Amino acid sequence: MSLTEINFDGIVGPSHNYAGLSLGNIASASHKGDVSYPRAAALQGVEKMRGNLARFGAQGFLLPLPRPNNSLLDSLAVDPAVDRALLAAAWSASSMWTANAATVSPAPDTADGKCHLTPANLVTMIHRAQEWPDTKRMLDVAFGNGDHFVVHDAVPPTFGDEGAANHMRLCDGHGAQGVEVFVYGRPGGKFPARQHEQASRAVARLHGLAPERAVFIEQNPVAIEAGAFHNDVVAVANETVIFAHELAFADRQGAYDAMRKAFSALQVVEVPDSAVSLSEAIKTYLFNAQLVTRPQGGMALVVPDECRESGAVWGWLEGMLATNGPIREVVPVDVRQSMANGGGPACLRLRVVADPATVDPRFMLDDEKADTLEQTIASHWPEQIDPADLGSETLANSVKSARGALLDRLGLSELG
Ligand code: SUG
Repeated sequence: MSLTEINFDGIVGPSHNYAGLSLGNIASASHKGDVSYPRAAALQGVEKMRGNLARFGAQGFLLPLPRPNNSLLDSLAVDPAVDRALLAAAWSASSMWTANAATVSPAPDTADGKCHLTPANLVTMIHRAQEWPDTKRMLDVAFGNGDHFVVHDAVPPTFGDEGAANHMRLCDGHGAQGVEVFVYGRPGGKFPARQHEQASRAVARLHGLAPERAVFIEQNPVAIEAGAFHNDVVAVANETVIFAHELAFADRQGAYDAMRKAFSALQVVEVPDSAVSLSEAIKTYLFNAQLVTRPQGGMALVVPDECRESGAVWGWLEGMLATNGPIREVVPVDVRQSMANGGGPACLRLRVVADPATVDPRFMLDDEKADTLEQTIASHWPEQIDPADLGSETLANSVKSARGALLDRLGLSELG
């Protein structure tokens, strides 16, 4: 039994579009109405997976969910000519951001020694709240091996849960027992606090985490107000390291003290606000990076290309590499189509520590399957979508048949 970290990237769905649906997500709001490029977006995602597969090993993927969601349109009695935002919600490809698909507690952390997954209810926004039943259906297949995995139902509303984007795991090695850190927001600010403390606590209980190995920390309301709608916009952790902005947590010192009390080997790599302001960090998504352990030792930080374009961010990263810190390499990737909706490299992946042999192989990537994904996307995904086209029957048919073709090629038609 060899436990490794597997990154499950969300394949960008054929209905990827810019509808400005996420209040508090600055990229989503500022790209509202832009023409999107679903084919290019999905190919960017596959390219990122290919790079990570070659560099780090074990890579999986999750599928786009069925869109447009006609039952959502029916249940809200949406008039497509009038209710454009609700119409767009039913077309959203937002399930690509699999960091919001579920919270995952690997086997070494849980009372029954199985890996637990709880799909995120995503209740704060309608375009995301529709995701979890279909996500669960898919997780039930991918992680259907009951000897190793338990897939729960989502936490009931009104406690908002946004999944792994607000969850970090500290450990000496992925296969060792870890400490899980849950970051929640307190409501009352300009923007919604999407992760509720009670949802985080419920997930920790459902997963059977020992109380001394679960830490609950409040996100800085200043960060939420600046556009950090999830903790993973301002912090990321891997093994012993947390990489965070100085203003990530409401009580900075208290947060690190609580983590250190539960996990004494903690190494903090912190970026001061004076070096990279919160707004620059959010614009470039410096912290929405994948912090990954390299097979040859040391860690790599997979950052969006946008980080290269910021003097402050790139200068800080170069300075960091020159020191003898735990992060030895910075790998820029192009995920611009996702970034324009507020989804960086880390949003696009769900980390599951497991033995790859226990996962349904249809969800695991190799070079040949990456070719299959690329071919299917290249021949079936719409090249572009103008938000004004949402609702068109022709487009709906091509979105549905594109997803159907993918399921077919992967032998996953049971999820159709
Ligand atoms: O929930 N954007 C997503 C981005 C999610 C990023 N995920 C993490 N940080 N892990 C969201 O705000 C925009 C959709 C639109 O406007 O069309 C959107 O849903």
